Parts: sequence; structure tokens; C-alpha cells
Amino acid sequence: MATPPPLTLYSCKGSCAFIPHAILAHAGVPFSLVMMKQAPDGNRTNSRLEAADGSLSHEAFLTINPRGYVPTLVVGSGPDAEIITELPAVVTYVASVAADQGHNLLGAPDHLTRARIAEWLAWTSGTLLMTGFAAMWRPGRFADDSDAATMENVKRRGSEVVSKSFATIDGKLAGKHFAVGDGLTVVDFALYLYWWWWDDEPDVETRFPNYAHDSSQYHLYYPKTSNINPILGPYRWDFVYDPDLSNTFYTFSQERGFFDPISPGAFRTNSPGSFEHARGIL
Ligand SMILES: N[C@@H](CCC(=O)N[C@@H](CS)C(=O)NCC(=O)O)C(=O)O
Repeated sequence: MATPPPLTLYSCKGSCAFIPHAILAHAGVPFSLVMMKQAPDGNRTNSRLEAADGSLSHEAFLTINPRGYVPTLVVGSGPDAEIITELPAVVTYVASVAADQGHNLLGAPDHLTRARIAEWLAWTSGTLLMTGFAAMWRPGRFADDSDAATMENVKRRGSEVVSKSFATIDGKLAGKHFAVGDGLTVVDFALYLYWWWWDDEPDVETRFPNYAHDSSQYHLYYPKTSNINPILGPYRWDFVYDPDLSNTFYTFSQERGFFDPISPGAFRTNSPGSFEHARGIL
């Protein structure tokens, strides 16, 4: 079995970087994690991610990924390190490393399956995330954020894209347990994340029953994704449950608690130590 290269994943609570993080955890691939947070002078329109533990300023992060996004993956170290950005590329890379460790999450090795995986990753990150969720939650990326009415319009457009995308996903999952072929692939990890980004939407389970079946019912989904659930709780509590979707994007939401994936249906209350817990599980 090939020795995995040194990997450093830059991530952020509540973010899409959960997907590569979950894949690495699922496959038991060792990696270093740098958790980022919004800098005090950053906000939803002008995001400025910095290391949560103060080890990396926003400017230093931009020298690693000039777009300032997570996920960012550094492969190797020193002058020969390779930096991989953009979710589909990061996911493809970590899945390749996982395959070297005996966990095939890329489906059957045929041309059509490879194209289907690329198709799902491109569509979910390019459309569902970047024009759906981003418009809903980061409307200032799309238009002047000093104009409240325009912001509401952008958010509404974003939620229409998410709704339409969920309907598409639901249709594709009818009668199936996995998105591609008959086994677990990276696409299921992506769909898992996007479900819990929107699972507090009213009626979401009845509107999208096939998708709900696979992603919201942790007790059903758990066997498929094995050991990703322990990392889910610390990821989701602040982003998804930020009640006013304000500049507290990446900070604590004490009042809402977070879903406890180990005991489905239970909500735990945050404690100030929760962020340390997020780091401690790696
Ligand atoms: N096109 C990028 C988008 C990734 C993205 O939107 N990441 C979000 C978290 S889910 C982020 O880093 N937000 C911080 C920011 O907006 O600066 C990709 O595919 O990786």
C-alpha cells in the first residue's frame, strides 16, 4: 500500500471543506487540519479567513490560496509542495489517495462512471453551491450589499436554485441508495453536506423524500459513511444554525445547540470547549 503524501487541509466550520475532510476521515488517511475562521474585520461580502488558532493571518492564507477559499489542500511540504484548490479538484485528489489506501470512492473504473462523478461534482459545486447557497447566504458576492431589496432578491433567486437542485437530486436518487453506481462514492459525501446545509428548511423531508432518506436519517446513512459522523457535529453547529445569517458566520451560536450525529434526534448544547473538540478529533 502506497504511503500517503503529507497532506494539510485548510477548512472551516460549516463549510464545504467538510466533504474532503469527511473522505479523509472515512478512509483513515492521515492529514493535518488547519481550521480557519472569519477574521474580525471580515464579513459575508468581504470574507477574510484566518487560522482559528491565530497561526496564520488572512494575508498569509492568500499566499497559499489567492482566492482565500476553503477547501485548500497542500500536498507535501517545503518548496516542492503542491497546492490544490477548488472543491472538485480537492475531492478528486483526496479520493485518489484514499483509493491508494484501499478505499475506492470513485466508483467503477470505467469512462462513464468517471464522467458521472465529474458531472456531479461540477454541478453541485458550480451550480448548487456557487449560485444557490452562495446567493442565499452570501448575496453580497453578487450585487451591491448596501441595497437591502436587491439582497433579498438575490437570496430569493439563490433559494430557487437550491430548491430546483434538490428536486433534481431527489429525482436522481429515486429507487437508489447511492448517487453513482451501486456503491459509496465521493458524490454521496457531497450530497450529505448539501442536505444538512438545508435540512432546517420547512417540509424539506416531504418535498425531497428520496434525498431525505439517504441523507437526513443518520441511522440509515451511518453504515454507508462509517466514521464521518463523529466529525459532523463540530462542523455544523455555527454555520447552519446562525440565526440571523449575519457577520457571525464562522463564530459560535451558543443558543441553538447542534445536532448530535451519534445519537440521532438529540440536540446538544454547545460549550465553550466545542471548538477544541473539533480540533481534538483529528
Ligand atoms: N469555487 C470554490 C468555492 C469554495 C467556497 O465557496 N468555499 C467557501 C466555504 S463553503 C469559502 O471558502 N468561503 C469563504 C469566502 O467566501 O471567502 C471551490 O469550489 O472550492
